[in-house]
Amino acid sequence: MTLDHTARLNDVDPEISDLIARELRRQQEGLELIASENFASRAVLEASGTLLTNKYAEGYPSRRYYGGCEIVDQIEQLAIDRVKRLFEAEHANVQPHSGAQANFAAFMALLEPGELLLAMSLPHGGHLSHGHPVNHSGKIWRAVHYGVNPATGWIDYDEVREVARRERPRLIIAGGSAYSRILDFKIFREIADEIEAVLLVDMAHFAGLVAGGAHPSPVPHAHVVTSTTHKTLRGPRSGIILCRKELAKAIDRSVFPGTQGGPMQHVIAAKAVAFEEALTPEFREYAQAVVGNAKTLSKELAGRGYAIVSGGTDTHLLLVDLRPKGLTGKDAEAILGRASITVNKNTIPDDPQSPFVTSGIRLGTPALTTRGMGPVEMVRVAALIDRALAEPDDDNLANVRKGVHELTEAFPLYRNHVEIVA
Ligand code: DSN
Repeated sequence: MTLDHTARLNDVDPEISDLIARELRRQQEGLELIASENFASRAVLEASGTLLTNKYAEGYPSRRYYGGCEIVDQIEQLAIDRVKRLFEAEHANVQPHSGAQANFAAFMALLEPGELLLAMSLPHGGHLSHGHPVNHSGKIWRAVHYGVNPATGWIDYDEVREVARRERPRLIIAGGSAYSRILDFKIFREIADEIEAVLLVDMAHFAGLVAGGAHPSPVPHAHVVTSTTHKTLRGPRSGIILCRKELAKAIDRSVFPGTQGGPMQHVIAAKAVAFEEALTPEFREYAQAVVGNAKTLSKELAGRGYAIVSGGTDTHLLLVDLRPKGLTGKDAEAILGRASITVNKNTIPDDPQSPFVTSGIRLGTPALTTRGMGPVEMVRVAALIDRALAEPDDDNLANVRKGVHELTEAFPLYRNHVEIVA
């Protein structure tokens, strides 16, 4: 029997097709406040859903191990050129499949096994892939961590300097997943230079803000910058590495053949589309709006008695300490989920609860801003969150859900979605 290659997904596999359609409805009808999520454009989705998935292209443009790469060479070169222009970087590798793989490849290029790295601790807002013991990065390399001052929620650069002087790591990492303040890349670089360490900035969370001029760029300060492409940058789910010219060879070799096999050319094409989108004036407006929305949301929640870690935000995210409300992060995540508001529980600095329970939730505005929501809607979102958490009974949550649906209907997502899902 031959397979009909022209049949549509909903004819070939109605079960998967139906689940994708249900996920589309979930995304359309809910309030997406997970700080690391966003809605890629239809153009990005189209590029990532193409027949480029069929092509093997191990190697780099013009230096491949397979024939037939003349088209994908052009696609990958466009992605490289665009991301270099976007971030004013000397060298770019667009092949990492994800942020964690970008980090792993970069660490392998910069460190010998057993060497020491210094990064922000996970419970204070760092990232698993920065030397946490359950991650391979914490097994291959030794890791020490800095945190935030629990009283202020801000990074204490004197502490970072002190730990760096004492421990003398080979690599210092700035960046994480739940720190809402602008990082001082200049100080990080001064500390790194003082002990002759390499500085890597993981800008996965705020890359889109850098691209849109709403956040300082780490590129002039860091030796290496890693990132995902799907958070504030609003591209496909993937990663990138930017670096100085001197490190280009080592980074490229570490991604391929060191860490990965064939690059995903369909995703690289989608990254190229996203980089071009991020180069537009509209994206600059978007990035400013993301930060403005986060500030409004933070202020509104503070006005309703929520404690905001560090007292606010400079970025796309805020960390809410729920202890004044007598709630855990786990309970709040579940309550808000029942009202179609998606958030994630998150540890707060020196959290008395376990990482499975937590005392906080992390909120982010990239996805709602993509839908076109602004400060007026952020006031409504804060009120809906507060109403749900104040009275988590079924009737009240049904009412909140109604308010959520009114809001999301007014800001539609993927209007012509039928072609996207089926
Ligand atoms: N999972 C991402 C986040 O939510 O921040 C980080 O990898």
